[in-house]
Amino acid sequence: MVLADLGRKLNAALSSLNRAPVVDEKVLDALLKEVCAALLESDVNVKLVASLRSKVKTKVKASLESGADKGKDTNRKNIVQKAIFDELVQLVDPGVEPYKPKKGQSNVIMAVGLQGNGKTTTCTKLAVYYQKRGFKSCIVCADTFRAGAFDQTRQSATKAKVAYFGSYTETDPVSIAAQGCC
Ligand SMILES: Nc1nc2c(ncn2[C@@H]2O[C@H](COP(=O)(O)OP(=O)(O)O)[C@@H](O)[C@H]2O)c(=O)[nH]1
Ligand SMILES: [Mg+2]
Repeated sequence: MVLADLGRKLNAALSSLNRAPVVDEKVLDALLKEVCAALLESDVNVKLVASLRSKVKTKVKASLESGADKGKDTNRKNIVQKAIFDELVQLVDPGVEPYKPKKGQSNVIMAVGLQGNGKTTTCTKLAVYYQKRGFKSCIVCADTFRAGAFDQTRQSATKAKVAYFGSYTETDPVSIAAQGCC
């Protein structure tokens, strides 16, 4: 829900930019206010949000001053949209090459995060992704805290035709993880 809500709010903010007849500093400030509020409501770190705001402002100002907009509002809108998009991507870019599993050995990826931030969904997507590329994927549900976590893993793994492992009775996540990864 968190991600879907954030996506909806960001889309709403950007479509209000498209509706604006002229793109001036007031419109940019209003847009940034909406985008930043959406990010803050989704628990993005306040310092990162403040930095995104100032970077977008600096980038847009520099582009407009350099005359890249050629005075047209459609160009201005594109500049603003691109600046926001680039900074949002920057926000989730770890800046390092992602982990690359190797064939012929066991590769373990552990997903850690707050409830509802997309671990089960992402793990299923990753499992399908690697299965399609010739890896033997298995999702291990070591979440013994959230009621129904294992059922959700079972359902989503079954739907995606991926192997899964978990327990209804074991209460120690370490034990499940160890059994599931051996
Ligand atoms: N829009 C969107 N929703 C997602 C995404 N990943 C997960 N969700 C939704 O977020 C909710 C929680 O996801 P879940 O995988 O159960 O999170 P978990 O508690 O961390 O395992 C579910 O309703 C998912 O459908 C995503 O990439 N985009
Ligand atoms: Mg889960």
